[in-house]
Amino acid sequence: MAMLSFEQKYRVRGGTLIGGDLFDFWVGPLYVGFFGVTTIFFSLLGTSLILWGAALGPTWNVWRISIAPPDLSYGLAFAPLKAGGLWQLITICALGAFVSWALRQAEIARKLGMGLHIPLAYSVAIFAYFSLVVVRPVLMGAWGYGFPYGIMSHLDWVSNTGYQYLHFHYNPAHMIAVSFFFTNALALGLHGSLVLSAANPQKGQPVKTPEHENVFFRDLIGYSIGTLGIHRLGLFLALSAALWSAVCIIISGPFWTRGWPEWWGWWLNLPIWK
Ligand code: 07D
Ligand code: 07D
Ligand code: U10
Repeated sequence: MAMLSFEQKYRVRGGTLIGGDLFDFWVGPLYVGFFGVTTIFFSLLGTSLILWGAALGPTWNVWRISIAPPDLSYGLAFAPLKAGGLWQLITICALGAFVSWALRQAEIARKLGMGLHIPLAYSVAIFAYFSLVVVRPVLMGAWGYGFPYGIMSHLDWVSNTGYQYLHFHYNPAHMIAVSFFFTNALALGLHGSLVLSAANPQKGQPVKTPEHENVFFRDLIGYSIGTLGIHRLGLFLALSAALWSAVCIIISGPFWTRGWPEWWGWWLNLPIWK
């Protein structure tokens, strides 16, 4: 990426959370910082461990490489490296790298005097991952409940885990999460198309402003959420989608052990039907 002429102006020192001046510099377009170094450290170590796990066999087919968590019999103990210990170390490295990345976002935001919305949003994704590989396994008493690290094998885990509860679509938190994901795509579709339509008027016409954007939706549905409002809504929808995902998997096992369709029995058991 070419250096932008105004980039120097924004390369301000200070605002670091840790490490003072030590790593307060840029390499090419990238800010380094203490958490850049820890990101690199954890990602290189984690990736090397995955490669080591792959080298143990049985395949180098990239779709089929898989690092499995320990057997359930190990409970919450450390397992030998070749029997799930690698998965445990890789999980530590992944969390180290993701959290470092969030803190690096926070440092950059502080340097630029911006809000901390981006690290906050990314932390919700980290929480979803944390709920899958730490919260639920700990609540259920074994690391073996985590998902395996492989492109196809993690899909098998999702399917198997889903069918263990008979019909995962009946999980009410899964319904809410899915609806938030769909609404999020709808909102981004509406927003992207609205902005582009204002910026690309008919030939010979001036570019339109947010006033036109507001009027379009007032004409169409009687209400416009506004230019700042749509971004607040987008962030709310996206974060809610990931938070309800975390809820839907944390309750599956620790708080509900039967099939999800059975959960809806409370409706049939309401006293009003008697
Ligand atoms: C476009 C930003 C770029 C990121 C990319 C992902 C790796 C993994 C590692 C071989 C939107 C980079 C991938 C670094 C390589 C090894 C060991 C983000 C964009 C391009 N999944 N999942 C995928 C991860 C879980 C599910 C694809 C990660 C849960 C389903 C990719 C995690 C559950 C499907 C991938 C994670 C689940 C996928 C595309 C972590 C529930 C698909 C992802 C850390 C959430 C789709 C073959 C994408 C697919 C897919 C990565 C967790 C379900 C390989 C890193 C356990 C049903 N997942 N996933 O575009 O095609 O994300 O799979 O939690 O159908 Mg997954
Ligand atoms: C966990 C990813 C975190 C990523 C991080 C970043 C790197 C760096 C580097 C690119 C949460 C990683 C970064 C690695 C990469 C470079 C350079 C995101 C995470 C921190 N489901 N289902 C969900 C739907 C069914 C089941 C969530 C739909 C079946 C189970 C979402 C359908 C059964 C679980 C969702 C459907 C089933 C889920 C996933 C439709 C299977 C979960 C989104 C239309 C038979 C998972 C927390 C998510 C969950 C989950 C959607 C169907 C089972 C709401 C739309 C019926 C077991 N499903 N599902 O969580 O909640 O993202 O996880 O049929 O565990 Mg489901
Ligand atoms: C948005 C927006 C908006 C915009 C926008 C955007 C949202 C207002 C104004 C942004 C959106 C886009 C650009 C659209 C496209 C984006 C997506 C579709 C999202 C998905 C993105 C991707 C798939 C890209 C992912 C790419 C990544 C993550 C970059 C990868 C980078 C690296 C691997 C380097 C990371 C750098 C680090 C960690 C720090 C710096 C480090 C170095 C430079 C390396 C040198 C290392 C050191 C000095 C440290 C030494 C290391 C040590 C000591 C460790 C050693 C350890 C050992 C074990 C050996 O709303 O509108 O427009 O644009």
